[in-house]
Amino acid sequence: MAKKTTAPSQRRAADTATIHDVKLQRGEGGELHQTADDGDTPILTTAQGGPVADDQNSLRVGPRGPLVIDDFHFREKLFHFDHERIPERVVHARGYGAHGFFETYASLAAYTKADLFQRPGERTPAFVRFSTVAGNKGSADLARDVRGFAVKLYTQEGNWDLVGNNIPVFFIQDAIKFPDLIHAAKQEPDRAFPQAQTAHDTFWDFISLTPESMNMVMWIMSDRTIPRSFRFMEGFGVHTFRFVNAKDESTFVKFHWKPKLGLQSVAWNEAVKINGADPDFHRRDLWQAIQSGNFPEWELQVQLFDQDFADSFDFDVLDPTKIIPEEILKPQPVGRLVLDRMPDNFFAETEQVAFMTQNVPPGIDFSNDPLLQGRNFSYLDTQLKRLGSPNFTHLPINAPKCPFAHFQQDGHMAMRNPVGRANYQPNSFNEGPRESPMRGHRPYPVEEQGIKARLRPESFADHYSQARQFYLSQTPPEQRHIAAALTFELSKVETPTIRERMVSHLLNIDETLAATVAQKLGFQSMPKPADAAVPTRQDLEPSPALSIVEKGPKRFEGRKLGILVTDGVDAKLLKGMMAAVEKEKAVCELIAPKVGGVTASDGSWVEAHHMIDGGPSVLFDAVALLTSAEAIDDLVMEATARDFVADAFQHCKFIGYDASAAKLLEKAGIGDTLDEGVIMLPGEDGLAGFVSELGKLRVWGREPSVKLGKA
Ligand code: HDE
Repeated sequence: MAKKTTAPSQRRAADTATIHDVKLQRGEGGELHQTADDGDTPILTTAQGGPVADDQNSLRVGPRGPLVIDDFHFREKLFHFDHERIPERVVHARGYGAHGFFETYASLAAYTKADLFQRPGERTPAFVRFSTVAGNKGSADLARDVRGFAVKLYTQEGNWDLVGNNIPVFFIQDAIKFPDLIHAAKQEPDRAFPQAQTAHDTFWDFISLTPESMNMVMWIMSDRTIPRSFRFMEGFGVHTFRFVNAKDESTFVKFHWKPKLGLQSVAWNEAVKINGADPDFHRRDLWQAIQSGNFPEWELQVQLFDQDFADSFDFDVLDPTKIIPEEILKPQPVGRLVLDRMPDNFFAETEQVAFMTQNVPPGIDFSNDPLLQGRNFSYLDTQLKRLGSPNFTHLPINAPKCPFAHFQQDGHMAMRNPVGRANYQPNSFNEGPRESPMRGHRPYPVEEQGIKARLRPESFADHYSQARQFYLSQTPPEQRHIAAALTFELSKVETPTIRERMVSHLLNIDETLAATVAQKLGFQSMPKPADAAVPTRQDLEPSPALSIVEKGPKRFEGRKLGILVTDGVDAKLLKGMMAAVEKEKAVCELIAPKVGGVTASDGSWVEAHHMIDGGPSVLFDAVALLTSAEAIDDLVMEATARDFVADAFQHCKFIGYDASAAKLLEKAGIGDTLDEGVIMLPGEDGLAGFVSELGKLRVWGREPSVKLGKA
């Protein structure tokens, strides 16, 4: 517990930068300058390197006269500013990235010659960008949306981009439908809203006319699309790829990233409120974790299989709307990804990073998944459009970190140019690089034949079985969330036939789900089930691995406890609580009625991170109320304090409270409905037990009573 020395705002700024007192001096003409006369500070120059005398005042004629055109410094400064923006990504515009490394556990030489998988313990530099799909660059982090999980691995044999999502299936089976899907999902062209959400007519119109999207619909209506943190999400390569070994033998492979801290999502009502309280919630979370040395980590696991397995599997392994359940084919751990450094500059790195599915090193190859093959075509185009020059590979974030040599030259912003006379090969000047048949990327020599036509295979035709399997594999609270999400989204659809068409698909997935949604949407009668290309197969075995709750971490590590404190807070109890949370490798933030902090029972000053207005309980995984008899009467008068508690309760969070805080529970309207998740805090000795209870993360059993208004 620190004594008050600096205001909190100064303290936080000082975490990252040194703050100097600024002295402005008056020049001869009375103008102000912040001059660099201490010998250490670099002199401000133009982009041409010319020293700048005055950066505060533009060149003019007389004190009140017009500006003059020969102010080249002013012209250059404004010109550059006017060109600062580049086109945002057409999808995945909002994103946040970090650097790190991938470490291989054991040699995978039996399956792949990919250099990064040969030597146990070898570390490959990595850059990862997480994103939402539909919203624009400035949209809020907690939109209900798929999250991108794009990994660039700078291997010794070239960059490998594994451009995945946090969901292992996709909406469509053929890349030719991608522009339609995205046009339907993004804001409607005439009105330019809604932004960053799919709850509107055009999205559900397209979806309800595209039965192949039904498995994905179950995933996006689940809590997977409102993750608590990038750190608590899985990532998937989605498509089937190939490993190819030194003997040119191929093994099919699907890639999975598993977060070491387990999976966790927020409640929908919470997501809505987080977007208001902190639109940068996911960015801030990653920034804080990495800056404080709590480096997030994922394990790379692979599902490996051969052609015989593929032929025996109920679904086509080339169909990106299907998974291979983990219970049927267990993923094998092969390495770990650690993110340990934030970019120095967001634009240079996170914005300019160019991921391309076609970036694969020798030893990794593509399958015939038509979505993957379409992507391989698209990503290069998009980088040229966004980054403006074919030389985007010269940018440090995109350049390989292994030796490289080629004959590409010129073009806008060429930064590295061939030297010498012969910039072609073959040449007899013995200049420049040569190809290497042995080391270079060779496609797996698969034999292909068939008629040339626009086709969709029969093996891609079952659109409902895995959607049903996903739904039935969820725990009851997760099933309730899917029904509620569908109801919410369809409630925003203005055209009744679109809603009906969607419910007709749900009938092919699960009748109870369809009936619940139809009832909540006020249907007078049920529509007929949608026509299916092939009947839904018999029920597939549920896959518990598909549930977030089943896979929950059961520990509080990496999470955040919000402690609401008042003047007179029991200093020992607070200290004990903070120590117990730290021991669990979790974080505490303090929330006080006033900016600054509170005076504890022993007279010490306790700094708070937030005042209640700025630190609502939606920002925390669990909350504790540490108050005092003298302060509680004022606290219960604060609407924000009552909301703090009521929201935490509504969002099924654990709430710890001391004796005086019981009054706040009462005033927040939950005094009569306390359950096992609302815990009277034991003395200091019992705090470790309280913190380990928090590892259950949510009291989902509370949810039905909250929804029915019994609370
Ligand atoms: Fe992408 N996608 N995508 N996508 N995608 C882009 O490339 C595209 C698909 C994914 O953080 C674009 O640089 C097509 C599936 C991520 O920079 C673009 C198709 C999956 C990112 C593009 C798909 C993804 C993108 C836009 C259908 C999961 C963000 C900007 C065949 C496996 C990467 C850009 C980053 C970005 C095209 C489908 C993941 C236009 C044509 C399936 C994570 O090239």
